[in-house]
Amino acid sequence: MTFDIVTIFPRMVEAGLAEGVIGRARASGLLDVTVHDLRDFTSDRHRTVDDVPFGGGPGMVLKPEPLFRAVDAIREARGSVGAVLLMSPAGRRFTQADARRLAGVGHVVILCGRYEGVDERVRDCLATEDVSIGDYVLSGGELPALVVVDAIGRQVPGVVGDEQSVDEDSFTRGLLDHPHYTRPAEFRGHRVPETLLSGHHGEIRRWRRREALRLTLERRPDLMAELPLDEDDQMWVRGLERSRPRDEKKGSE
Ligand code: 9D3
Repeated sequence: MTFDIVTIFPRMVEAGLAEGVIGRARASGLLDVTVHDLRDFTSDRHRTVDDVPFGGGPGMVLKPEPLFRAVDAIREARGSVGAVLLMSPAGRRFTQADARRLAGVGHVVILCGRYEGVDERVRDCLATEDVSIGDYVLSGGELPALVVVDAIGRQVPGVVGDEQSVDEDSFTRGLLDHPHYTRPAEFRGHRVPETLLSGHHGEIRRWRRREALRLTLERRPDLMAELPLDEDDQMWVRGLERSRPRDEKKGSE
């Protein structure tokens, strides 16, 4: 899996890719991530990447030329380009489904915006999609680019040990994770649920499933609609819904 990331803050992006799961996958050659300094694709003495907006107004806009030249150079070096993502607060929300899909593409180019925006011709003629990571205002596309590389990179076989990948099996997909505990069995008067200490693996499995359902219903009821529930699940969920204190305040849920 190959990534090319174009940014005016290459050290910031490199720092985020050096550690952990992604850092290890790069070292082992499973992920090939190259960070490009946008200023290397300028042609003026001052290495100018931005300019004032046509029509006036505050702030600066990233010029199209350096971004187009950067993607040209990447195409030259790689032979082709796969997906070209423009990181933008106005983009479509990035999801786990996008992470899976883009892992299958094999080569992803990520363009990081800064300033008030990016010349619209980059979105229209260079990017294949524009991507936001959520509804909050950041200072640029660099942190979102790291989020996207992490999420896609984890989907590449071998990047995450199978021990950790079991958390995405068909049984748990779409649910929030169940609570976890480790030793001691009692900490400052708070005991670990007895079922987890019982050694009854069937019971433990059922407890985890039910607690995951409880948590999902409580915090992310929007996820419940998509969920395949068996007979047992449905019984449990109906019970939870009956005993749930109904919030009658206007506008909630
Ligand atoms: C005052 C102008 N802003 C309106 C909210 C526009 C704006 C432009 C550029 C706001 C933020 C940014 C910088 N952010 C990104 O480039 C960005 C981003 C984000 O801010 N949130 C979530 N995902 C992303 S992806 C890129």
